[in-house]
Amino acid sequence: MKLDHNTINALADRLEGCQLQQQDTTKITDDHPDMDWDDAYAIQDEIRRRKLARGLRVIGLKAGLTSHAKMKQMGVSTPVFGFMTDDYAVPDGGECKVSELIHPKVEPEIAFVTKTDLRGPGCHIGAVLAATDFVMPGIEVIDSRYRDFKFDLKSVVADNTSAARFVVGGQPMRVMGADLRTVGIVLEKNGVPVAFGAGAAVMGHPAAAIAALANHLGERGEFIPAGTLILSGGITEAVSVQAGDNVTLRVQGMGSTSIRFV
Ligand code: 0L1
Ligand code: MG
Repeated sequence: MKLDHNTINALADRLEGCQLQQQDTTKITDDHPDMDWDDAYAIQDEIRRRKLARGLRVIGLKAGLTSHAKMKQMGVSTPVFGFMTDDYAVPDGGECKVSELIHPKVEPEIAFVTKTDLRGPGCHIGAVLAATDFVMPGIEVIDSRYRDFKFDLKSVVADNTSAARFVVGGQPMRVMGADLRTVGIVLEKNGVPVAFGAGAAVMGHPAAAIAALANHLGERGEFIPAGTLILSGGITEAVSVQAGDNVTLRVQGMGSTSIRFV
């Protein structure tokens, strides 16, 4: 690691402060160009520690930047991983207050719920499918704390991968007998289809994103516990939203989930 404890704390304070006060900031690597991956995840861990200390609970994990479209949109080439706390959850069809966010965007995703622990290294699609209880549609609301969504990978990891809100719903589907690569999705904004895709857009198979998360955690001596909700990453580019927008995600064989921005 290149950053000391005080600097990690100060950067966690800065980024979480931006989230809580709906303010943006410049990317932290501008001030700390030598920071490494361990520093970035240490800042994210410190943000998580602060939320838990305030009584929030971690209720899900996420993989981000897992599709070619997202990687191209953000100019990066590696997936990143983050967490979601209970205050991020929006009920299916429920409201998301734009005033609590900076510049939200939505991403159409396939959410996995596990039934057994998943551990890396060496985790693969087969292990993920064997450990999956069901999958369902999920819309992630991302809200980078960085000005104009301009960041690099280490900065975005420190910022908990832009996590802000999410909704899951629809009809849970078992994965045995399903081909998640060819599952089609349609994202609608105000009744108009705005993005289309198929599961294979996420690392060739959405389960590959879950395996990558398990392998990432394995390197840190951690694992994905049974019963974990995981967002596998945006299938298409993220779509900007504002107050008044209604967003629905339809996933083949899994029904739909929706969220209203107020
Ligand atoms: O969930 C995601 O794919 C987002 C990861 C962070 C990058 C971004 O804010 O677009
Ligand atoms: Mg996402």
